[in-house]
Amino acid sequence: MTHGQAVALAPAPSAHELARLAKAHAYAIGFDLVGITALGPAETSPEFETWLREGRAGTMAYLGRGAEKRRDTRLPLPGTTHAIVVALDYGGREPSGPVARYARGDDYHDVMNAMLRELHRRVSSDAGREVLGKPYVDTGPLLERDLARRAGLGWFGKNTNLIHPERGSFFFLGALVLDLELATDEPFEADRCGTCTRCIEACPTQAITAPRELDARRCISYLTIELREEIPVELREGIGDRIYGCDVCQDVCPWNERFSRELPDDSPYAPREMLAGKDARTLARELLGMTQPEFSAAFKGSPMKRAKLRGLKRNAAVVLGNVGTANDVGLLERVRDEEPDEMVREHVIWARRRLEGG
Ligand code: B12
Ligand code: SF4
Ligand code: SF4
Repeated sequence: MTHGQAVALAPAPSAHELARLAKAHAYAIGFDLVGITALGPAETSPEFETWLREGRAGTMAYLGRGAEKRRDTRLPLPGTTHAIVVALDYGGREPSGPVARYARGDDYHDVMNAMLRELHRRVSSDAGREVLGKPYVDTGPLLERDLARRAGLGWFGKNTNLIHPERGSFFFLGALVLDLELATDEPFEADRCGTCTRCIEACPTQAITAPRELDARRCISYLTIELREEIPVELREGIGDRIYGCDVCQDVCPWNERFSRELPDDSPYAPREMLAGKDARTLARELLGMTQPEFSAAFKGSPMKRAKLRGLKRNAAVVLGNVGTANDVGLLERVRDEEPDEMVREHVIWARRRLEGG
């Protein structure tokens, strides 16, 4: 530069250029789908509020707490105007088993939040300023599927999952809300379920009471993960051999049959050693015999810690009641006599009765 010449500042990147760069960063960081939407009123908040009012959230009281914020996606972090919405595949080709696919490896909240924070840093650097923003994965008062549909990532399946036409639904969702003008994508308007009703028919506990209406109180995912109390007796048989979560309504979906992907071996969601290839009965027996320190060591960094050891023991008892054999009676009697937790004991007694038929 010649002395005395004015410094030519680079023009601020346009909203289109920032969006192009943000998407390139998101894919480079490892996300599988990326879309951008403007924040504003959440289109499906009336459905959400009806669902809450009708008690279909069961004991998930935390969903009601941020209810007013869920009406408008600008409210969780005032000042923000746009969201980069991402999806991360957790694989749908591994055989189904006692633990839902999403929960077999590392906790997705940790993995995705770290990736979204990195995206935030890169977007701020492109914008040439500290951009106000916050990552959301699951836990904030945001209707993530609503936001994802608006960002063009897919449609609401009749099983309520968001489905992408080239990936199916075995992916997590996350969002980075930002105070930054970005070019937006078209919302996904089509409903590609058509006349199919496979998920509704396949649900073992009839939790999908109408297309896109889930009664969480009947859903195995809720019963085995979120519920802290006794599992209603009439729903225990339907749980079958599922110890944590449920993939049935996604397994039967033609979009997953066709488009779900293999997970690479080094994926954080590949099954941890404790779970790899284990059948329901073996895992249930191991869980029932586990001490708290053994549990903490085996499930460090796993989403399964959410159910706590007592929840997993309760689920394991239900599973043994459903798929156990006379060989399991001894173990169940030992746990019945030694287990201090009343709730776990009640399920163990139920299971033993079922195995002995009395
Ligand atoms: C609470 C919750 C649950 C509850 C309730 C599930 C539910 N369907 O509501 C329970 C514990 C049962 C659950 C289970 C599972 N969950 Co969950 N869950 C959530 C959470 C925290 C909130 C969802 C919510 O607001 N539910 C309230 C109801 C009313 O909303 P909804 O079912 O999503 O319905 C929306 C639309 O379908 C639409 N809608 C409703 N009715 C109608 C009617 C019509 C006509 C139309 C057009 C639209 C429409 O409006 C709703 C609000 O946007 C989200 C994360 C988040 N913050 O969003 C994850 C989330 C939805 N869960 C997820 C996953 C992976 C699961 C499981 C697959 C885990 C498993 N394998 O066990 C199962 C799937 C069960 C199922 N069939 O939905 C993913 C879904 C990813 C995807 N591809 O869609 C999310 C987004 C978490 C994440 N960050 O990745 N979950
Ligand atoms: S996750 Fe399982 S129990 Fe829940 S709606 Fe789907 S099939 Fe039914
Ligand atoms: S199984 Fe059929 S109805 Fe259910 S979500 Fe998939 S395409 Fe839609």
